[in-house]
Amino acid sequence: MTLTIHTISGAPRPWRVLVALALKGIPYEQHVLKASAGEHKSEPFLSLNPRGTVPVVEADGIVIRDSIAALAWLDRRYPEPPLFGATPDDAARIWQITMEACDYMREASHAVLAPVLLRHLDPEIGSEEEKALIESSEKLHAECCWLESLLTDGPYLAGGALSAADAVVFPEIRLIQRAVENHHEVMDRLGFGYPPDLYPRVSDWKARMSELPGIEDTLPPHWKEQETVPSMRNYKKTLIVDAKPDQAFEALTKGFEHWWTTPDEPIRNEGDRVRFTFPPGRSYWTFEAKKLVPGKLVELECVEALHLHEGKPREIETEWLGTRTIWNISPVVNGARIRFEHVGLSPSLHCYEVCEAGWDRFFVDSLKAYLDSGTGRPHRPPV
Ligand SMILES: N[C@@H](CCC(=O)N[C@@H](CS)C(=O)NCC(=O)O)C(=O)O
Repeated sequence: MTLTIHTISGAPRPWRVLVALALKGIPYEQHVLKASAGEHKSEPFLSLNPRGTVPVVEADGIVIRDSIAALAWLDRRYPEPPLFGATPDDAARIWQITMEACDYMREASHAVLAPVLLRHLDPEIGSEEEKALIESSEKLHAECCWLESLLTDGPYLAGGALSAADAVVFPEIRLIQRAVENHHEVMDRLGFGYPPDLYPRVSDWKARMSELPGIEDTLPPHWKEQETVPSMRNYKKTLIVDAKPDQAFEALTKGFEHWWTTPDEPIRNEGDRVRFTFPPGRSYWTFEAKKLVPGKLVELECVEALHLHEGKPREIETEWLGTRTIWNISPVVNGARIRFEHVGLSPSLHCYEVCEAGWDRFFVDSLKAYLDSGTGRPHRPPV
């Protein structure tokens, strides 16, 4: 028998069925529809499912158009290991968690993940959009607390054994992790932290699930493609420093000479353009301050560039143009965490190796030293 599952990459409901197939060790073929091209809303898919939704499972001559119906069918067709329990009491517990996850957890995840992951929403601080997102995220936190409480009873959501509940919840938690990794500024503001260590039992459960055979293969195909596209990998590093968030903000606006190089002016306001010249005074980058939120965020965009480096091709001179340096600052006990991403500085640039080493030296070593001890190791003009 060939089992075909029609999916959309990253859609949580088909993903539930993929997890169930993995848990039962059933081979399958995946037909990934392009949602951006409306393939799920046009023929031939609509003949298969007039509602235009995924998953659709085709097997043994039948067509199943609903994720939970697919789980139920799989469990009857391939009873081992059972997904809906062996006893009436197990079944009741598993169905209850599964349906709570389908209703409440899914709704809460959707309200946060659709804007963050699909629309890349990064609302203005204090805006109505931000307030709505914070409200939604509180509901998602409540659902994560619910999962955390379920996991006090055993390694899996319904107790000692894997069940449909694990298959339904796994995609939600992986999508939250994805949002934290790829949109950490927003998710951090929503209290989801980085790394996602807020809910330790959920985190352990996710790790346990991820290690099960076949689960890795259920991850959305477009995630895997992006991982292999070097241009998607920006330079990114996180530091924990002893200084307070306000001091970190100061170092990243008015204190560059203490850890990087001396600019022609300090950064005071959004819109300021500041030139950073590097010894011996020929290479420079001019940055414009795009977003400044005291104690929280510094975002600059490179608007002029002349990067000269012996032995490197001429292309490197202007490679930083249009790239953005984003420093997110958040408080931690006795200090601050600074998450740095240089958006656009990726391994596909000729200057990447030089610049990676440069940021490791100036951001990771020198800024940290400055914010821990008051003494950094900035560029110095040759004496
Ligand atoms: N009750 C159905 C709902 C299926 C559903 O809404 N799937 C979403 C993807 S997670 C979908 O196809 N959305 C596209 C749309 O509704 O246009 C199930 O659980 O299978």
